Amino acid sequence: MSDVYFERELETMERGRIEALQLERLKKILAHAYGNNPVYRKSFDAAGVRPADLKALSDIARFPTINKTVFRDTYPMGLLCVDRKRVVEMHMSSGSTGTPVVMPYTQADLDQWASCMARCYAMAGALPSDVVQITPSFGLFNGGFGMYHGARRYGLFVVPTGAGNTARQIKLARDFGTRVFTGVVSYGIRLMEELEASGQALPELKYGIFGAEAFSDAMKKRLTEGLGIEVFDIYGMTETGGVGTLGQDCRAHDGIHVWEDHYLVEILDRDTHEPVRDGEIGELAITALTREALPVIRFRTGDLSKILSREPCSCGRTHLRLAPIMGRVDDMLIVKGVNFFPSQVEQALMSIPGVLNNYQIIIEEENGVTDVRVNVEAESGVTGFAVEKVLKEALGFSPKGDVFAPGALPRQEGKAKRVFRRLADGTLA
Ligand code: DLL
Repeated sequence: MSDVYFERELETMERGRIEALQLERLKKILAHAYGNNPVYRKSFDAAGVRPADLKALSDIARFPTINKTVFRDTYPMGLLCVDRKRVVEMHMSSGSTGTPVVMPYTQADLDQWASCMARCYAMAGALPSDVVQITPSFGLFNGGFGMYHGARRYGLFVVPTGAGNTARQIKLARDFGTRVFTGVVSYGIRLMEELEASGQALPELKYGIFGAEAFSDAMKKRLTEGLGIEVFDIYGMTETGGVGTLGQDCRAHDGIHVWEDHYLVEILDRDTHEPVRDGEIGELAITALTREALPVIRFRTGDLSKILSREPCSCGRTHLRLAPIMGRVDDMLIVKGVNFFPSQVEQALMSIPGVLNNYQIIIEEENGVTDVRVNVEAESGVTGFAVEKVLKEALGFSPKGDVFAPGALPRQEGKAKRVFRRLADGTLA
């Protein structure tokens, strides 16, 4: 397959070279964190390890892991590893728990982010001077600015719409000939629904780059067919430096290529936090190899995935491929003794003809027994009974299924909230 690259040599270097580069960079970044930040120094000391103890990549397992808690405890910038005067930008996420996570950037960090993101645009097939419409919000959320920095680096023509006002988004996409549309997954769905409802088409549009939310295969298929474009799954998070830092799938659509010259990937057992073998599902932990202001070291992301392959891909890239993110460790629901993820509910719902794209999973408790109710929008003719039957087959127990008219369920701007708890007074939280 002939492919478009932003940094061809780095994206296609053979595995031995990737690992040699990772080892060299890992030694440096451990020394940087240990030497320049007291929080890292204390935690390495408490674990009885020094940067100099790392001789091979696998020695990383001797170093302590961190998670979002350390960001909360050190808010606003207690993990900073450079002089404050070198910080030129910050982004922040508050997550579902409200914990503020701040990521400061030096100019070199912004350049690194832009390069990672530029690789993602190229990997989707975009060419310099193509028009990209950036719909994640511009602000503390990293989505809008990350896509912007990368687009400028790659030489795209940016239409920086930010979030919302879908009718205007469609008008601008037509007027400017948008070829690449970017957004959070639920905004891709919104675009598709509005185009369908208004009978409009965007003939110039070729590529959709979506992420920030769990993205079932069934939903990818709907977006691909509904928008008539090629759809990509882009990955990244505040703590690793934002959207695109961790990569995206290529045109072979066979897993997310993680930019391994910039990030070291581990999959850890959810409970013991010990590394698991390739192919086993676990919590993704990331070490940032090239970031200055705040390099995460063994950051437990809370995201579940597995390593699909470290073999070269048909696109020519050699960077390992991860399975699409299955969900977050703390998203797992346990009802009637059955464990499942919201993404499994989505996958099952989307397989039902006539079922639309907006749904809610409601956890309710009655007389001390936990139950699940799934509300979903559907065309007339789809019954709650049919929904319940499919969910039962997919999940192994029977949630209640309620069908709503198109547009009847609430929608949020930004990331969609899919899972709710019913409070004692009947309201949803
Ligand atoms: O959501 C970065 C981003 C913006 C990615 C726009 C893609 C597009 P945060 O707000 O810090 O950053 O949230 C990061 O979102 O740990 C995952 O749980 C989830 N997430 C991000 N991308 C994907 C994806 C942005 N492609 C958190 N598939 C991560 C599934 C994703 N989950």
